Amino acid sequence: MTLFETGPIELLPFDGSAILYEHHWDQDESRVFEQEIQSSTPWQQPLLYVFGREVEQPRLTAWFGDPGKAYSYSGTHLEPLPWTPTLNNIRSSCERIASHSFNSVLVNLYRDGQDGVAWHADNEPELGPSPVIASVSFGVTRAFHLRHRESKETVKIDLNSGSLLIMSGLSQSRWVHQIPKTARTVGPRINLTFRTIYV
Ligand SMILES: O=C(O)CCC(=O)C(=O)O
Ligand SMILES: [Mn+2]
Repeated sequence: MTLFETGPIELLPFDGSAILYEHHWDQDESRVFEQEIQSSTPWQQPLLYVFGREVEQPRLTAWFGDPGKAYSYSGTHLEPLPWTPTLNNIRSSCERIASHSFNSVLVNLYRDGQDGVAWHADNEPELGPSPVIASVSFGVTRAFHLRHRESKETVKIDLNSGSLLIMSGLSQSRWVHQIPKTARTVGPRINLTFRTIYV
């Protein structure tokens, strides 16, 4: 038995599902994926329009997917890059666990503690009414928060390297989520959110 023998954990008490598989990939595999994705991805830092102001997105991003599956958010429009063998490998694993097929992935690089993602939901119209999102983490552990839109109930967990989080059902319509910035000195983290675009 290892210290890490925990099964999947349901994080949401009601209104949707967010199931965390804490050690889906082991530490060696995770390190290889982290380095491969960090060095081979053509990173971009889009400008976002937040409350009418232009700001640099506090993380680097790339969008991969099937041809034609473009993605728009906060005034940014991303045309998909072609799938790489590594991303396809990780996608297959996510599809098996989620029993769902994904046609695109948003890849994020949080360079340090000053990078993060503000409260939002993955609720763009092209994702349909109840999106299934598979969210994969490699690199340093960062906090992840989910907050219910009405009750304000908040769930706070850590996403460690090699973890897989499957969000589904009402998780995007009733809850918002964030990766808070941290004053701690932390190294880079890669996140992949696999999505299905229905247009
Ligand atoms: O980095 C994460 O774990 C979350 C990223 C996220 O919420 C997103 O890209 O929509
Ligand atoms: Mn999100």
